[in-house]
Amino acid sequence: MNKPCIFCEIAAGRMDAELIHQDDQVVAFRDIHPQAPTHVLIIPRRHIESMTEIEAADAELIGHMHLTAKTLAESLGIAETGFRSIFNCGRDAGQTVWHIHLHLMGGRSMGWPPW
Ligand code: D5M
Repeated sequence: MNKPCIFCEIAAGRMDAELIHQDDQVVAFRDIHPQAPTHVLIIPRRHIESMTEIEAADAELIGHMHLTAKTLAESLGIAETGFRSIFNCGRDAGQTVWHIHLHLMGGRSMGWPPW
């Protein structure tokens, strides 16, 4: 049997996470391996494996994820100094969890490109 998706488990409340926000479409929680002083993941409740899977009908959901990132950046105090919001898509981008997630990172200066 396939292992359950850990982010589906978090969204369903069956696995612990430090939740920051939830609504009918998305859940946001702190990354367990933070790469910045503030590092939050915003996920859709619906299982979507990768950004290669999104369709035109998902435009509102993806927009909502970005708006949630902006609102959380403000409430977490990283909006003024700056933040990064990023989807890793596929192996070369370093995607390790196959349920799309928008990384929201801030609280330190970040370089570009992100090797
Ligand atoms: O990022 C996947 C991210 O997911 C990575 O930064 C660790 C984080 N992660 C993995 N499992 C958990 C749990 N259980 N809680 C919180 N955060 C988690 P990627 O873009 O796929 O490399």
